[in-house]
Parts: sequence; structure tokens; C-alpha cells
Amino acid sequence: MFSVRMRASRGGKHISGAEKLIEDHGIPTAALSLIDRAMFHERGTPDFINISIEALEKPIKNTTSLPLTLTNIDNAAEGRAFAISLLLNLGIPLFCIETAIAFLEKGAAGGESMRGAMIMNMQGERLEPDKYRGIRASRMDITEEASGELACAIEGAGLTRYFTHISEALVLATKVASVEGTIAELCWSDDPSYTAGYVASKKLGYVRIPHLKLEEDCNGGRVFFVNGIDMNNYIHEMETVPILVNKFGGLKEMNFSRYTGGKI
Ligand code: PML
Ligand code: MG
Repeated sequence: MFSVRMRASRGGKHISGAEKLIEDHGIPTAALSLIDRAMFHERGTPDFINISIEALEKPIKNTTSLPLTLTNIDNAAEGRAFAISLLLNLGIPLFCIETAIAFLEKGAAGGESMRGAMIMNMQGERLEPDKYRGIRASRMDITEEASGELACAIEGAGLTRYFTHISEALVLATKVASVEGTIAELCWSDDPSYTAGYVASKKLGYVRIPHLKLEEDCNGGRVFFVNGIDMNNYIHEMETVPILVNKFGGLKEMNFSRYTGGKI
């Protein structure tokens, strides 16, 4: 198995990144499709594209994805309030949540979106060694079979056009939640036309929130809330231990009443 990874930037600023785990015969197709993604991205045309192709040295862990919960929240204010309530429920102090949200809002890489993620402890401190790059969860993918299960499930919910975003985010969140010391992840997209994000954790699964920011906003990203980690081990596992989602963890839907904000 090989890891094929792409990252694209312009003037040093992050545009996009994506990756696959693939057998050797699939490398050319995978690399071409990643170059295509890099070239035609709504965040801009890159002046730098890096493609890395590496044989995996470590054994691949097979895993079931986090269960996917869909919510019908239809505006960013309610989306943020719901995300905060989920994170509080997971025991993360409000101060940390608000600090993390403020960074994501203004661009955690000194006013720009980060390539990777912030790591935040329960004191609201950012622990990632490189505050510009962040930590990039890496070396992960989903099998054709699990991908088919996910596609079927979200088709029923009318979300097929968002398949790539959802699938890649679900795989990444599954890996992040599996690493010892992760309490939760909060993410919303940095693509200006894509307002969705999620709160994910081992305990609650992947809770998709269709609106966590306003359209046209280019700032977004990820924060991993952690407790009691050994930083070197944490980063090592997040960035290098390969994980393959070979089963979809199932779909739930959560409906909110538009008028009360309460769950119905
Ligand atoms: C991204 O693609 O930039 C992150 C997307 C997060 C939300 C994915 C979804 O569930 O729609
Ligand atoms: Mg993006």
C-alpha cells in the first residue's frame, strides 16, 4: 500500500489538501485526480502543488467509521450554539471552546486558514509546535465498500452532491477520535461556498452541522481538544499511523424545531 498526498498553496497560503491510500497500480490515477483537485479549487489557483507518494511502513489499522448524525440546523448562529452545547456536554470548558472558535473565525494561521489543525488543551492553550502549519491528520482512507455504504446512506438524505466533503471529513474525524487523548474535534470548512462542519468524538460520533459559518467566508479549519497527551506520541500517531475505514458506522438524523431550537 502507498500513501499519495497532495497539498496546494498560493503565495505560501493554504489552498487545499487531500490524500489516498492505494495499491501501487492505482498510484497514477490517484495522483492525477489529486492534481486535478489542486488545480481547480474554489479557494484559488495554486502556484505550488506538492504530491508525495510513499510506501507505507507501518501496518494499516482497519476500523469502522464514527456514526454519522445529520442535523437540519439552517443558520450559522444556531449551528454555533449547537456545536458549543455538544462540546460542553463532552466536558470541554466554555472558555476553551470560545477561544478555539475565535481562532477558527479569524484564521488560526496568523489570519489565514491553517493547513493542519490546532491542538488545544483544557486550559485553552494551543499546543501544536508549528502555529502556522498545525497538525495534519494523515495516512487514512476509506474502502470502496464502506464508501458505497456511506454513499447509499447520504443519498437517502439528499446529500449526494456533498459526498466528497462528507466522506473525507468522516474518515479524518474517525482517525482523530481514535487517537488516545482526543476529547473532541470541531471543524468547519475553509471553502467559501461550503458552510458545513461538525463536532466529532468517540462518545457522540460525527455530528454534522450544515451551517457553522456564513457563505463567502474563507476562514475555517479544525481544532482537536485534548487532555493528558504526550505531544510527540500524539503527533506521531496522528500524522503517520495509517488507518483504513472498512465499514460505515451508520446514520442517524436529528431534527430541530425551527422556532424553539429544541430537539423534536
Ligand atoms: C472541508 O472539507 O473543508 C471540511 C468539511 C467539513 C464538513 C463536511 C461535511 O460533513 O459536510
Ligand atoms: Mg478546504
